[in-house]
Amino acid sequence: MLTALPIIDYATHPDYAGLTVDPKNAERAAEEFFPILRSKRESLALCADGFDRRPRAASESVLGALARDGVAALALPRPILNRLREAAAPHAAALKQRAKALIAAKARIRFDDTLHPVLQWDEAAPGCEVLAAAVRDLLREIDFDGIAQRYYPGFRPTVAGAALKRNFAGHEIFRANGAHTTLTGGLHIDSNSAPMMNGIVYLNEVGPEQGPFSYVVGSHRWPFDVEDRAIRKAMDECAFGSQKGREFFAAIPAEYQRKCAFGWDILDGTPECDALISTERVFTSQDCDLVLFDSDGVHRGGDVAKGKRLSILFNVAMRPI
Ligand SMILES: O=C(O)CCC(=O)C(=O)O
Ligand SMILES: [Fe+2]
Repeated sequence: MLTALPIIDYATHPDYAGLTVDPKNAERAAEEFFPILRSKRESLALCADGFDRRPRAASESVLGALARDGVAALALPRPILNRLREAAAPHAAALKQRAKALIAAKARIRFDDTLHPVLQWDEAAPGCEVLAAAVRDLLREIDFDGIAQRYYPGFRPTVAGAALKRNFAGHEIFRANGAHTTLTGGLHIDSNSAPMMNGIVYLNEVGPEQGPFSYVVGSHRWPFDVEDRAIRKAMDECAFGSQKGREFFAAIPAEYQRKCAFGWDILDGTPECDALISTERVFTSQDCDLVLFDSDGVHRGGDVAKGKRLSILFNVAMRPI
């Protein structure tokens, strides 16, 4: 069983051990990384007690699941789901066209190519007013603010953004040159600097092959060590945690070589791999239409093997009252 975010020895890791560090990269990496690290330390220290005050148990069903597992699965009333589907349809069609063009051109499929903004910091994205209103009504219907405030006492929720997301097979972040990555590939915590609650609504039928969301249950309770979290979040924010950032990651002193998105680097068959996989709960349309989750626990989703996953993703940042 794992009780904390894994710390990986990159000096012996097959993807990193052979890399030689260019001194120019070391300088650039340090210049970029350390200022972000300082700012992450400051912002996380300011709300560290907020993370500590999260309830460990609650009698209400949604809050209880969040407190216990870090994630809650909700069924939505049909009219709400239908309204979201209808409001999303024109934007989904545009995303589909974009996907078709990328596939035809055999172009890289980047994360942003799968997203369409719906809400940005409380404002409806241009042209998305109908969909944004449907998202706001959904949040009201499930009493999102109430749940989030009881989960993070002393904080008030602000929608940081919402996006319509169309995941389909072949996304570059899930495959290394067409091959599968590690069994735990994609598992991560988010790089947010304040407490955050996220939600994902499935707009189509999502089974095991349509990239369902999953959560390592209980991982939201793993120690919230400000320094460890600040290092990981800073690393991912400057993109050194990604495949392409490897040269820079390798150039950072070993004590700072930690990532939010560590799942790609856990080797198959190791005790860490087994521990993560055995406590990972997968949420398909059989289980729910909406998942709410604490994004400082370990999660992943969107790795589609067949067909597509159309979803609305929202991120809600918590600000001290
Ligand atoms: O698309 C997914 O299922 C995962 C999204 C995610 O990682 C997040 O919202 O923080
Ligand atoms: Fe995430």
